[in-house]
Amino acid sequence: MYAQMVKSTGHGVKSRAEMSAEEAHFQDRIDAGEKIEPKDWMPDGYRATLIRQIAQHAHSEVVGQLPEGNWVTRAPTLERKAILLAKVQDEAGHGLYLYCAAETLGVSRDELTDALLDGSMKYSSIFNYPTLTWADIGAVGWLVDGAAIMNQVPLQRTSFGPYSRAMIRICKEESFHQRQGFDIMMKMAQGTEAQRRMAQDALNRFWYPSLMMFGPSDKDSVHSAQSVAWKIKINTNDELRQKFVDQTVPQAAYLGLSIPDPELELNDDTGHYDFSEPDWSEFFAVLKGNGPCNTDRMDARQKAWDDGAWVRDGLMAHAEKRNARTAAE
Ligand code: FAQ
Repeated sequence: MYAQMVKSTGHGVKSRAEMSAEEAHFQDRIDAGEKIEPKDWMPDGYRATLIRQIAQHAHSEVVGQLPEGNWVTRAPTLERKAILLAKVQDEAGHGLYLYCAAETLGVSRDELTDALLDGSMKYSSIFNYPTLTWADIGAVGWLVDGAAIMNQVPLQRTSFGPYSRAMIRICKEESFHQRQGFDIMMKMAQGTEAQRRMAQDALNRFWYPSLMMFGPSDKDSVHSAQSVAWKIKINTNDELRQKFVDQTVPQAAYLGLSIPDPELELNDDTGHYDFSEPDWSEFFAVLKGNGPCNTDRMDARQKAWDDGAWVRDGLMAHAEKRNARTAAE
């Protein structure tokens, strides 16, 4: 069912003249800033695009626990461990709100999990990179959560009600995550020479993968035009990437770290930083499953699904027993 639904995405944006009466009325509601709720009429493509985006986002939150979970047992102090544990648990919660939002569109969580495990659905490219040192945990909080917030704050105004409401709560928690990452980077950057080098190395490795989180450049983005017209996305990929660079460069300067881009320069005419594009061939290779950790991440998700089978079976057995008892009464 999922594969069938997503086939209808990625078309060009229909002009008013091409729209049916229902589609035109729907677009009027979007243009007027109304929220669309699950039982409202919506075009198939709107439903499919939302399922794809929300579920990919949910999968990203869940898979995103893995690189940080890797450091829970090795956090340098009890306090850092407690903070990291709380953050990783928050990511699980974000995944759950988002799966629930996707389910309001008529797809089940099991179908979405199947689609992740059979490779027909994606999760964010960033989580296919390893976290090699403690400074990487700082970089993930600072840059990865920073990029996630840049993308998600506008999504609080997305046109689909359940997605927009999930985003409001998620953004509050992501802000705390970003601050804790920056705090780790501050300690490392102001620490010993070895710690400062570790912080710089983490920035060097996470900079371009963080820029890739916003998706391909606008000219290569398949879904942006229609998603922006439907206010599923509020900004294009390049707009958000530029905002992220503009926000992050002064933060790096405050930390005394250098962004690994010789072309980076404030453009006095535009007021924005000019920067080098990420290596898009690397991005598309990661999407195809050829990043450094794709296999590990999918193996971990498959194992979690298999290990959880007894819980699902137990719940089903309990529900069937209860239903049989209710029917007999
Ligand atoms: N990774 O046409 P577009 C987080 C795919 S949450 C993988 O531009 P769209 C929290 C895209 O799906 C991070 N695939 O697509 C956290 C499409 O392929 P498809 C997740 C990507 O949807 C922090 C194709 O490329 N956030 O990090 C990526 O209009 C720390 C063409 O692209 C969200 O999901 C990518 N980076 O724009 C957790 C936010 N980029 O599906 C733990 C919501 C693109 O046709 C620790 N999502 N693709 O096969 C969005 O805003 C959008 O979906 C974009 C992509 C902007 C990601």
